Amino acid sequence: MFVDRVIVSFRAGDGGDGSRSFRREKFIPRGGPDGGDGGKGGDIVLVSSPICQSLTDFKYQRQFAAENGGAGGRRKCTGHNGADIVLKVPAGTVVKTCPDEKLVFDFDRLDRRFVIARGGKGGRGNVHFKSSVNQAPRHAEKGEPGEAIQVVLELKLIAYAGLVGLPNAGKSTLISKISAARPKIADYPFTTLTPNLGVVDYQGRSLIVADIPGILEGAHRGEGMGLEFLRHIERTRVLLFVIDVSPFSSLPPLRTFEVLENELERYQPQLLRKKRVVLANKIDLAAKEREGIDALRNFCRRRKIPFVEISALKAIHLEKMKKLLFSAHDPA
Ligand SMILES: Nc1nc2c(ncn2[C@@H]2O[C@H](COP(=O)(O)OP(=O)(O)OP(=O)(O)O)[C@@H](O)[C@H]2O)c(=O)[nH]1
Ligand SMILES: [Mg+2]
Repeated sequence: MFVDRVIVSFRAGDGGDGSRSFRREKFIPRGGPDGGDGGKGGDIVLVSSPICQSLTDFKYQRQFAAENGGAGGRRKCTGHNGADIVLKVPAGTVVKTCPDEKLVFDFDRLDRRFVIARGGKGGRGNVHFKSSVNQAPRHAEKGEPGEAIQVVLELKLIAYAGLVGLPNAGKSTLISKISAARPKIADYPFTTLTPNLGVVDYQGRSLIVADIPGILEGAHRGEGMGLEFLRHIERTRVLLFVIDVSPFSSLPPLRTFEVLENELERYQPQLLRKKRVVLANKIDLAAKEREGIDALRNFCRRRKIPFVEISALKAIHLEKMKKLLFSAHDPA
């Protein structure tokens, strides 16, 4: 199961209370205060780790509480610190407040560390409150409460390239041919409901490509699956437009391109600043009548968008396509 969004509650440990105690040794009358400090409550820390690939673990446990600090004791004994909890999240996880979804932290790469809930400080014991006017303070501090927060954890896949196309364009077929990913493929729209990632190898290098659900004209108004899943390609460097150029397509190729561009722009205009490659798919079905394909090709030439005719199903020109994809890849 692909989990890309979970709501989780974190509660750090409370600080331990300071102690209120007085020395009671046999030959030392009025020995004065000796109450120790409370220990610190445990923190809850999130770390982006290569060992963690998804948010699935948070689906089974949605509440975490760190240990409280121990109370201070007699003879200036300090209470023990509560143990921290360190939780792994995948790189690409974004933490937002719940329910207003303000950004709290962005695990944009591996090995980032963030204290999501800080443990409370321990209270000071009465040994600290002795003064010239008060030799026997009865006051000790309470420990501070630990922070409690409820957040949304959202995983944005960090793929190098994203496949964008109308439903049924052949996106999943393509990823299944160029990578080891085996998504569901079928001759009806919206076969893909959650994103699939595939690792594509070419001449000793590899890249991640994301296959996402199809986009319909009007998706920005909520048609089809809407556009929410586009967040999975927000961080990709390249968009691969997969366009069905067979006579069975619901729209002519150039019109398809315009629809896709328009929907992306309505979701987030910056998406159009990404490098693009146009893949004219299902070329094996394209009849002699190539007007539509040529129109798209010429348009791409004018706009300087790399264009390649492929058949995902029959594996035609896939090497050429990979070459284009990898040449667009400058490992900055
Ligand atoms: N003839 C031919 N059929 C293809 C080609 N690529 C994909 N198909 C067929 O087109 C249909 C849809 O393919 P999918 O890969 O599921 O399409 P998709 O873009 O992932 O569709 P959604 O997930 O619904 O958005 C399937 O029946 C595929 O076999 C191709 O190059 N040639
Ligand atoms: Mg699909």
